Amino acid sequence: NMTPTFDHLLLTQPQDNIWLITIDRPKALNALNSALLMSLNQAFQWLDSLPSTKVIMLTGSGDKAFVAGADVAAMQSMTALEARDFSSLGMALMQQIESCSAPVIALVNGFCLGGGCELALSCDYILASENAVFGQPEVSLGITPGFGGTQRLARSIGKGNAMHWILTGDRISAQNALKLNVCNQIFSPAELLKGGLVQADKIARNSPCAVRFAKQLIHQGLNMSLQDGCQLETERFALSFTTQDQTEGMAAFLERRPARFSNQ
Ligand code: CO8
Repeated sequence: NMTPTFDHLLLTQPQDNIWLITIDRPKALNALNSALLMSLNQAFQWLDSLPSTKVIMLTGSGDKAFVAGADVAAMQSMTALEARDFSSLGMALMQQIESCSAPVIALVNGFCLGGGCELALSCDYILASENAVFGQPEVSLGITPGFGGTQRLARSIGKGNAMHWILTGDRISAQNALKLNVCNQIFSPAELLKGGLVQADKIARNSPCAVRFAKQLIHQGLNMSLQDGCQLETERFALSFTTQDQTEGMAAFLERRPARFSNQ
């Protein structure tokens, strides 16, 4: 087994080309400290460096929490400078996940608060269990969100909803998160992983090149004007016609057979 080990993480392969990262710090409800943020960054980097990685799923160990936030005990005595470094470390992880070429699906299996909610929001999309609890309680601790919550949440659910979540610190049920499209679907806790795998498997059967291009276009487009985003799409669309996946995908369709895409 060539899988390296990462502190506080379990890496498993529930299926060929599909990886599951389980955040495993159950005694602190998987709270994020610096070591865990660095481990996550390294794990995503390593998985993305494998040409065979087609989808990555991210979840929390145990049945109680995805991630209950940044580690409050570790933050308690931080100076402003240390807090800035800690925030930058988290921000780098969120960007690493967004720029990871393989799609990343968050499987939110319980408390998903503060830094945990920000982590889930940086994944490509979120599937939740019925007992998932979302929220940004930072202001109750005398701080603001620090891993991109004010930015990604407002872009995701709009200004008014983001204001409500972040200013009240309310706990938001899976059903309410679904209504706001924060999560795409809800499963029973026992079915969450299976539900994630069904979707990961569908993604993994599609052209890896096209999937990667599409993910990049969506992320890059969110930071651009509509016109620039559409221009980028035209260029990436044209580029996809230089790939073997386009040759194979279209031939397979016209020959009425399943496509056999490369791993790249
Ligand atoms: N940090 C550290 N430890 C935690 C955290 C956390 N965020 N959450 C839970 N734990 C620990 C508890 O201290 C407890 O440890 P112990 O058994 O040693 O006492 C253990 O996990 C179990 O937790 P509880 O006993 O509290 O379990 P309950 O079922 O009673 O409650 C809750 C579960 C509701 C999730 C509760 O634990 C809670 O409110 N946790 C904190 C939630 C929170 O406020 N999260 C936001 C933190 S702030 C943040 O994330 C900022 C992100 C940006 C950082 C920017 C950096 C500058």
